[in-house]
Amino acid sequence: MSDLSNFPITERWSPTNPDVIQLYSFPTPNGVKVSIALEEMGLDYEAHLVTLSDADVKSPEFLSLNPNNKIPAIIDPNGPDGEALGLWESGAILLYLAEKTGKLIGSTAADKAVITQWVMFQMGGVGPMLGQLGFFTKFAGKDIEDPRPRERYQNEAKRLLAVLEKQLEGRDWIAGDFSIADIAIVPWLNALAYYGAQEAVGWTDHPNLVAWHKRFYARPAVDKAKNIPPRPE
Ligand SMILES: N[C@@H](CCC(=O)N[C@@H](CS)C(=O)NCC(=O)O)C(=O)O
Repeated sequence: MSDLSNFPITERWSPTNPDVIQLYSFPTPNGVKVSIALEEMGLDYEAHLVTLSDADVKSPEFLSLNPNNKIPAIIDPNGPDGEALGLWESGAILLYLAEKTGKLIGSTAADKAVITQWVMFQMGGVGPMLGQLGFFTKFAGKDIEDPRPRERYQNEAKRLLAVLEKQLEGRDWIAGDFSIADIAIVPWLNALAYYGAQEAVGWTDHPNLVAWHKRFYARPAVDKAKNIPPRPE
């Protein structure tokens, strides 16, 4: 049996089965990327609910694994060279799991490079811009009178959606076969409805995105993982 006692996070979120990947997460777009990847890759894992409250993400136990106080994070008890590995940043986790299993990363060096490109596009563009759009549309920023921040993120979101819409012309998935690039991006598009921002970005004017979103959420593994770990009632 694996010994994870040198990871202080396990003192608060203790593993039931320390031999499987430990996932520390909340079902946000960044969080479900990892549960979806684990389900799609058929990896065994145990999910621990870490809420976004300071009491959880800023606790000493969580910070011992991710000093950046954000979900998702994992511990793989069977990491490279048989050593346990702790990892955070959802894009890095997706790439790690894809490398580990040889799944959802294409079959050639070129496939891998292009899939990585779209993962980076999400991590550096889609996630941060749509996240800010959410802040200025649904959360505290919505009461700010100056319209420029909201307009700025709406315009950036529209620009990014146009890039994706064009790339999906004649394709079912963003980078060839279904891959971690789809897993990285589509949960963020799903958040637009939650933010009440679909109309502002002209969601229904993007038929390829609408079809992609539907295709993605029709996958059994995605349907299972989209609320793992379950959001508290
Ligand atoms: N770049 C990070 C972003 C992660 C992130 O923003 N996580 C949010 C939830 S989606 C969070 O944990 N927020 C808690 C906080 O900032 O205190 C990743 O992709 O893993």
